[in-house]
Formats: sequence, structure tokens, C-alpha cells
Amino acid sequence: AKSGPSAVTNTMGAYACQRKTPLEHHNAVLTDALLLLAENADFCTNEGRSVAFKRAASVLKALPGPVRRMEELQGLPCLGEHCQRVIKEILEHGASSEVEMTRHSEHYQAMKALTGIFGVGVKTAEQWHRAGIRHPADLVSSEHKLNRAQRAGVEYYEHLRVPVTKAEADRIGEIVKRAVDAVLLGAEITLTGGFRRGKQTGHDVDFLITHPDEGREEGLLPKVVSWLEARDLLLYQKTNKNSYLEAKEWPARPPSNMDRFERCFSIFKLQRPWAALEEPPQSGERGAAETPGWKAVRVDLVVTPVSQFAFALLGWTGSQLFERDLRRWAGQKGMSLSSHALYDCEQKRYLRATSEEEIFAHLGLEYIPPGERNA
Ligand code: 8DG
Ligand code: MN
Ligand code: MN
Repeated sequence: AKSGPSAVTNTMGAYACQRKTPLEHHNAVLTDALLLLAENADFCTNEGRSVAFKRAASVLKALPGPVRRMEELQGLPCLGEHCQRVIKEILEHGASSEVEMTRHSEHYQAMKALTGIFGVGVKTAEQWHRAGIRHPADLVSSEHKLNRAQRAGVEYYEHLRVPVTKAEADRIGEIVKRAVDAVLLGAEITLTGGFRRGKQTGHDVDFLITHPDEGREEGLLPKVVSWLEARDLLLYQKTNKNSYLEAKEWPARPPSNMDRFERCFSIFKLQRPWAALEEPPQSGERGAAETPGWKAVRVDLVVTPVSQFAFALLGWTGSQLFERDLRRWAGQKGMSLSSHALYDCEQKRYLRATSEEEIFAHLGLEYIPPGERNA
């Protein structure tokens, strides 16, 4: 407890799940820069480098105040040489030449636009980029084959670029609740993802669906989807069946962030009853015809048996870095964590839990509430 001024920072854990990371923090200029480099590393299929930048940004998000001098970083985890060079340049000159060069590079901009299309990953974007495609609009006239998801992604590109608000997420929650109630009495829905962490906007809306009687939830999604489709509420959907078999998952299968729940990746057609109240079109600028009375919104629906609910909730609340570090932490403790279960490799048994708190306790971690998992 008694040590120099910089020692305050020495106590920060190296795993994101060991620290509290609020949504609002004090180092956005630095984290924006590092996260842009992380994004660019992803675009260059350099995952290791990307994660390193994300970890560094995450550490800065957890600091109690703005970084002003390099000495304040002493003893902090996850800040490698490269990150420190970037931070130093920003502190001294207000910007990093590497970050600015990357931001304006043709490759970065094209990859950002192309991976911004729903259904398009880095590999596909890179292939298209090599073929001279720079923007979603280039795909409309090109002979490049698009799958069903990508066609929807291109069609609703401008809609899906606009962040989803909390109000829209709540409205969609009401619709999903009605659909679920109509097809299975007693089923429950929970808002997860970024909105559960307190974000006011997101790129999509994530819901978990369960039923207090184990097994009743099986095969629920196709019925929910039919209910929504009958009311013209879906622009796109792809539903996958549950493929999880506890007995077969470990130790054969390594833990991964892709789970095996019954799930639906969809695009909702959200009517805008409040469209008239929002920014009325300037006279002579935008005609009413250009402002449709609906908005396309990405929605993920995931169905979980109630016995796995706590694990699914923990796994789907994010952030992605928080999840990654939870799994890494578990591994280092001789356990294996997924969105389905926690397995103790030494005791060779599953550790049950009915709440997130219990899972943190099994892992020997202090409980971190959703609002502080914004790593
Ligand atoms: P945003 O939408 O507000 O931009 O952010 P987010 O809500 O944090 O991100 P997300 O991409 O919607 O993902 C939410 C969480 O769900 C995140 O922690 C990762 C997790 N997730 C997926 N796909 C899968 C999956 O297939 N299995 C599991 N278990 N989790 C997944 O995105
Ligand atoms: Mn989300
Ligand atoms: Mn999602």
C-alpha cells in the first residue's frame, strides 16, 4: 500500500475479466487510435497483432483518468513497444503518423466499407479488393457472386450503417416478446450484447430466449420466425438448429466463441411510428419518397435451455475482448468455458451455475457487472 505515485497502476490485472471497464472512459483519443490499428490488423488477417492493440486499448479504458505522460503507464500490462510508440507520439504531437497514414490508406478504407456489408468477412473483402472492388456499390454492377446474406447486406447497406438506438432495441424487444408469447407460453426474452452493457447504440440487437421448463424451448425459433414473417417484419433471416451435445463437447472440442445454440441471424423491418417527429426534411432537400417509413435493423436471436442460461448470458453479453479473456483465464485455471457450460478438466466434471455470479465464483474471479465489461 505504501509506494510511489505510479504504483497505483501496478495492480491492474492482465486479463480483461480481472478489471472493471466502464463504457465512458478518459482516454478515447488514445483508444480510438489503437483500435484503428487493431481493425487494420484484422483487415490484414493478422489476428495476433489485432488482439495486442485491442488489449492495450482496453487497459487504457480501465484507467481512472486521462494519460498525460508516458511515466504514468509504468507497470501497466499489455502495453507493448509498438503501442507505447503510438501513445507517445499522440501525447507529444496530438496524432500518430502511423494511425493517420492507415486511416487514409486505400486498403483500409476499402476493407472498412466492404467488411461493413452484412455477411462479408475479411477473406471475401480481400478477394474483392484484389479484383478492384472498393465499395458495396461496385458489387451491384459486377459479376461477383453474392450469397443470400450478402445480397441482403448490399441491399440494406445504408440502413445497417446507421447505429441502432436503445429506443429501437426496446421496440424490437417488444415485438420479439409478442412473437415468443404467441408461440410458447411462459418463454422469456433477455436483451444481451452491447445494450446490456449500457451502450446507447449498437450495430445490432442481441436477444436470448429461454423457458423455465427445460426442453420446452426446443424448436422455438422456426415458429417465432413464421410469426414474424407472416406480419412482414423480417427482411432476412437464417435460422440454425441447436447442435450442442454436452457429452461430446469436451475434451474433444476446443472452446470457441462460436456456440451451438438454436439461433437466428436476421434483419428486421422496423416501422418508424416516430419518423415524423425526427428531423423533418428540409424544404426542397429530401423528398418524402427517399425517407422510408421503416428501418432495417440487424437482430440476433439465440435460444438456450434454461440449464445453460447463465453461461449463454455471460457469453452473449460481451464485450468480445472480455469474453476472450474469460476463456483464456479459465484455460489457465485448468477449466474450459463456453456459452454452454464450464468444464473442470482436472476434476473431469461440469460446474453448474444458475447465475453469472456463480460462474465468476467458479473461476475465482471477482464479479464484474455487465456495465463494467466494456473491455
Ligand atoms: P454492438 O452490437 O453493440 O456493436 O456490440 P456487441 O453487442 O458487443 O457485439 P456483437 O457482435 O453483437 O456480439 C455480442 C456478443 O455475442 C459478443 O460478446 C460476442 C458474442 N457472439 C457473437 N457471435 C457469437 C457466437 O456465435 N457465439 C457466442 N457464444 N457468442 C457470440 O457475436
Ligand atoms: Mn450486439
Ligand atoms: Mn450480435
